[in-house]
Amino acid sequence: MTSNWQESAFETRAIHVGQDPDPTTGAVIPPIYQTSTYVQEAVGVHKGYEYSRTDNPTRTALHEVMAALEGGAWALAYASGLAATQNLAYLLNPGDHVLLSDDTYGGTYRLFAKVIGRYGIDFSLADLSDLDAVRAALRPNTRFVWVETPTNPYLKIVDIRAIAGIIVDHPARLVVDNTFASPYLQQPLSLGADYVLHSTTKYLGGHSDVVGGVVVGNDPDAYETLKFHQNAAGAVPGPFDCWLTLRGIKTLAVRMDRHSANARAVAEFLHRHEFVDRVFYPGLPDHLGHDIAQRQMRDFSGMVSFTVRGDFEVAAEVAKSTKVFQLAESLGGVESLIEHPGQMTHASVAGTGAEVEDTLIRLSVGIENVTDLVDDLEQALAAVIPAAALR
Ligand code: P1T
Repeated sequence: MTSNWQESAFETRAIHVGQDPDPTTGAVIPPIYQTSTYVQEAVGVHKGYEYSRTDNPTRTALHEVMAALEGGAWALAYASGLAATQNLAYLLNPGDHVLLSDDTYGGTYRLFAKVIGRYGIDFSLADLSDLDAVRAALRPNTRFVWVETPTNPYLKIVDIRAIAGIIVDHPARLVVDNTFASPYLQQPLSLGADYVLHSTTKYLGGHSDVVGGVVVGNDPDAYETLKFHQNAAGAVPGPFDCWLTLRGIKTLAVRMDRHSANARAVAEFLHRHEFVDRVFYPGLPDHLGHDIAQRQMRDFSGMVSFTVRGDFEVAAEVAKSTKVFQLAESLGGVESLIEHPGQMTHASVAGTGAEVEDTLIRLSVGIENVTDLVDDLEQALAAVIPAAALR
């Protein structure tokens, strides 16, 4: 049986869109089409597939479900989140300007600064959670306002609808990197964004076993350009990676509910803790962006950052002293991770003025038992900080 899944609820779309049972065998789960090429009945006569850089049925399924979950007309998948970023930049021309958040994944900053910037595309940084700063930073040649919300790693909240309103009569397009929220918690296109981008490596894949990216939008001309470049530049994900991402997406809704509940409990614990200086979590009522987050997100997701009382050595020591939280880059998997952004995910912003504090620790709160997570942080803080005070 196939249905018009587009009209069903988010959780149902996540499981079914683009993934009807295989018509040949009845297999409930669509196959991994592990093929590079497709037979043609005669020259140019085929079933819609010629070569897997151009199109692959497992990738088509991922395109369809991602478009349905973000409420877009189309989606295109790439070999990584940064490949998705690079491909979106193919919509720009030399002389264009990009306004980027001053709190952004270090690799995104590095891509604009060291790669895209070499091709005559300028960029500048501003605090996009400050609407006056956005107005002041816009230039006549700004073509993208590039938003992360929540931001990485300070979890700032950017008002998507307000920024869409500011640029409504400006040629700039609004790009939202929705990696930290996932489409279950936030749907930027419905708030006025033009393009949504994801590192599918994170919550969408959900199990830390695949690297990928996706861009979603509505504009048919942009689709034609991006689809051309996806094939011409070739940074496509393989069929198995698409299949792993599809499998992750099926459980996105239940995972995000648990990530959010666990993160809230962890943030509240840290907020009360004597060795913790500041906690950054949009679900806390004293977070600057709490009210906007409550309006534009269904829940507050699983990322929590905090500064410890002490110095760099103390923060680094805490990050290596947890036992359930694994010391690793990345986020959004079922397992909890801890990292030191200054030395790890954001090392490439060193010396730019956008660097992070060296007492900052970032947590990706997983879906383990929440008491185990809180106890783990308690023992790490208790083991390190009193000892450091005696040094
Ligand atoms: O790693 P990749 O799939 O290429 O995605 C890049 C990327 C894009 N956008 C955001 C908001 C991201 O957080 C990332 C990757 N981030 C990490 C690896 C990290 O630990 O923050």
